[in-house]
Amino acid sequence: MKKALSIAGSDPSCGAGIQADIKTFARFGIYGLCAISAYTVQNSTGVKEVLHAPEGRLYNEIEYLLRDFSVNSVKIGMLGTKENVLAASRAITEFRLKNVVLDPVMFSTSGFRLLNKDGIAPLIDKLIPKTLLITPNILEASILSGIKEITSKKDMEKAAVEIKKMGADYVLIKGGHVKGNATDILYGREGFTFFDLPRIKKTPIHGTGCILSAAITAGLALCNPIDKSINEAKTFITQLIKKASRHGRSNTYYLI
Ligand code: PXL
Repeated sequence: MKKALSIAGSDPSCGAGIQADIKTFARFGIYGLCAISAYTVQNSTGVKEVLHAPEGRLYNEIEYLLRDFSVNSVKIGMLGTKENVLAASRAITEFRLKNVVLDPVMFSTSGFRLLNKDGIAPLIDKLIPKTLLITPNILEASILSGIKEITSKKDMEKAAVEIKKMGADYVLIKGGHVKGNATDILYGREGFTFFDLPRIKKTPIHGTGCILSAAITAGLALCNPIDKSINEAKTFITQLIKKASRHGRSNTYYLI
C-alpha cells in the first residue's frame, strides 16, 4: 500500500487539517501518516483557540515515523510557527522527501491566523524551494507575491510567476475566490495550465484547500503525474461539494 504523510494542524471538527487529510488519503487507497503542528479548538462556527506543538516536538514526530516508514508523498498544511516551518524544512532535507505538496495555510475560513507573521519569511526562504507544488489561495498568493490585489486571471498569472521564482517546481493558484468560473492556474516548467470547473454555489465551505492538496498528494503517492493528480483532485472535490452537508449548528458546509 502506498503511503503519504500529512504535516498539519488538528481540526477536531474533522472537516479540515490532519483529519481531513487522512480521510482523503483513505478515499484514494493511500495509507496516511501524520505529524501534528498545532491543536485548534474549533467547531462549525470557526476556530476559537490554537495551541502550537512545543518547540522540537514536530520534528521529533516526523523523525520517529520516518525512521520506520517510508512515504511516497508529503502534504504540508497549517504549520503555525516559524519553528514548525523550520522543522518541516529540515525533515525534507534529512529524509530526502520527494513529492512535497505545500498548502501555505495562513488563515482559517473564519479569519483566525494559522501561521504567525514571523513564519512567512522562513516559509519563503526555506520551505518553498524544497516543494514540488505550492497551492496558495488568492489571499496567500497575494501575501507571498506582494501583489496587493489579485482580482483577475491575469493577476493570478503574475502572482504564479513571482511565487515560482521562490523555487517551487509548480505553483497552483486556487481561483475559488475570483469572479467567474472556479479556474485554478498551474504554472510550471511547461508554462501555464488552466483547470476550469463551474462554480458550485454552496458557502461557506470548510476544508476545501486541505482536501484538494491532500487529494493531489494522494495522486502523487500513486505515482500519477502532477497534471493528472490535479485533475483527479479537482474532480474529487467537485463531487464532494455537490454532496456537501451541514453537521454543526452553523451554516458551514462540510465535505468529508
Ligand atoms: O482550512 C485551513 C485549515 C487548515 N488546518 C487546520 C484548520 C484550518 C481551518 O480552520 O483548522 C487545522
